[in-house]
Amino acid sequence: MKTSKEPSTPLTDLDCENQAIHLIGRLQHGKALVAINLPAGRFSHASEGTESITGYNLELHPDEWLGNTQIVNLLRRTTAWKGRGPMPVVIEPLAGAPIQGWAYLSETRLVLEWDPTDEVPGMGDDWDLEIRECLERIESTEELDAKIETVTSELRRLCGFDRVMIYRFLHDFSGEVIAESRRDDWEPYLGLRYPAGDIPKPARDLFLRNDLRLIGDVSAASVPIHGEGDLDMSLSRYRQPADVHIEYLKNMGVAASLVTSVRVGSELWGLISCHHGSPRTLSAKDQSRIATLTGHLAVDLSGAAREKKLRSDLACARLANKLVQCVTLTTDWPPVMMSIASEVIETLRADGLALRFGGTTRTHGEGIDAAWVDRLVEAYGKDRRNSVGASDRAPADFPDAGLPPSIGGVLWIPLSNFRNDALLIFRKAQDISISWAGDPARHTEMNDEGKLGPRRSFAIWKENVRGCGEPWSEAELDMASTVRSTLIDIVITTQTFREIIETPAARRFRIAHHDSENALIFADPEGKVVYANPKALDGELASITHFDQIALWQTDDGTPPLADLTIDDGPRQFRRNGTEFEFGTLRDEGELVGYSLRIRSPNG
Ligand code: BLA
Repeated sequence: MKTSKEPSTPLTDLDCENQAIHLIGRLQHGKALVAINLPAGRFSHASEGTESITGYNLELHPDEWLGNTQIVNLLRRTTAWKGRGPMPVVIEPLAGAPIQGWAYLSETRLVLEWDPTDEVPGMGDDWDLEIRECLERIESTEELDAKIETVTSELRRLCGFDRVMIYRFLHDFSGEVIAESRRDDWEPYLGLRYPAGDIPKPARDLFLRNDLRLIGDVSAASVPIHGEGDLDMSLSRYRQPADVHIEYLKNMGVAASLVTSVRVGSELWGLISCHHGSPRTLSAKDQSRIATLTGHLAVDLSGAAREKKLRSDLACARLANKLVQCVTLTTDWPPVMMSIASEVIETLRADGLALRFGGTTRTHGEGIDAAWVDRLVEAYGKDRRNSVGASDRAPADFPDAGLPPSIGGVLWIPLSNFRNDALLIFRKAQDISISWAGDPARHTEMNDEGKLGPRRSFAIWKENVRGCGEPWSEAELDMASTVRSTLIDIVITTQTFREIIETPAARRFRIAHHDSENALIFADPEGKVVYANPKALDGELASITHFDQIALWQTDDGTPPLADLTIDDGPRQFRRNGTEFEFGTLRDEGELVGYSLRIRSPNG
């Protein structure tokens, strides 16, 4: 143990997003740490003062302190430990009293940490009873909102902190206090929003791996950890926090902080943050109880999240099913899709939609106008053909489309890789007011020492956000992707069966008519439609899969259009519902290769 870490350097540029907080090399005041380098079997690191705490010379072999069997045993148990954060252990020196502590692995080292004032819980100490009562009270609260309230009050009773809050991360990692139990004379934080930078990414990442963090006294001087090279303290229980966070807590008037992390699935859902006005420490036993309680909340939240996802998956599956069902009845799917538009927008919690397909725009919902939908699709469609996109500030994100101010958000579901076909789902613009805990634009400030530090005022700062739509959730984006693949399947199926059998003559015919102004479809000699030009993909001809369907039509003069048809007949015209059609037969060297039907434009 030769090198010694300097106290952490004060932050000058406050680049908190890239700070290696896990390598800080310091331990909180009054705590002890040793790291045993396993291959070498000797101490690699120790916090200052550990020798006098343990009464053991750390230059000696660790076996002489704990015995080889115990070290191997601790190593085995810590390696097998599946819990989050360090493992609670009782360390039993060969001479002296047992120590209640924490163990974790750091690279090739076994690290032990403890609070020398902590007591090993006695055998007869049934500390489970109180927590079971606590859980009982939480479990008997059914509604999730009420349950969250109960968790804060139960936790406050258990840990005795002045303020207990549930802090929920939002989509941009800013966060909001959604429940609070506090001393009556403390001002409320409930409902306040905190910017993402208050808990930067390195801190959030560590909370995914750790269940709990206790800072017993923000003003107490930390102790250096001496040793060879950096010690990774990601799983540490008593790591000294970065100076900027200490300053932050002081600015908030907090002397002790206890934070547990609420993980739902693989994500950091939120934190339970507890503040105390004077220094306060908790025994390892109480830390474990509080972590258990938080874990319980996470289980409830996971259940609720799963249920919500299940419900939205179901709604989505129902919608997709309905689409498929409707479409098997007809190949002219766009009108069908529009007939269930209200269900689509209800499922996606939206206010309107527009379907742009094959050059035609259909709209549903108040204020959704084909003119601006077309402008939007023309100006921005080309870059959005590959995946679902979302905006909650549509007028700002699509300035060239001239969207009306009533539109807040757009969910863009592209339906083709080569055209601007798309289903657009709209949300109305809302004016919302956010109450920030201090001006988020003044997230950092000069402190009294003339250095950049965290903000000093947490006084409510109102931000009025105008014209935004409610943000689209992950679940809604997933749902949109499913709707997209369902619709694309439908579009492709409708087109491929038309292009399955392509004879050389049919191919020539297709090329000749592809860009025609007139909608046109072509059937094989059996009458099965094998090709539709783009004009025909959307409109009257789109629903025809077999020419038998035409044979059943009623023309305006009352006769079936293809009655007494002979193969040698030339093109045959007829009128139906005021539209002029032309039926034709196509031959190749005398042999019948197919039939065509086209809509004649007024001048053609
Ligand atoms: C850490 N910031 C944190 C933590 C919380 C908060 C909970 C984790 C604390 C812990 O590990 O014990 C923030 N605490 C809150 C918030 C509430 C609360 C929002 O109770 C709301 C009620 N912080 C800043 C600025 C920076 C910053 C400007 O305000 C840097 C530019 C950094 N915060 C910062 C860092 C950490 C942190 C670096 C990690 C500290 C560490 O673990 O070393």
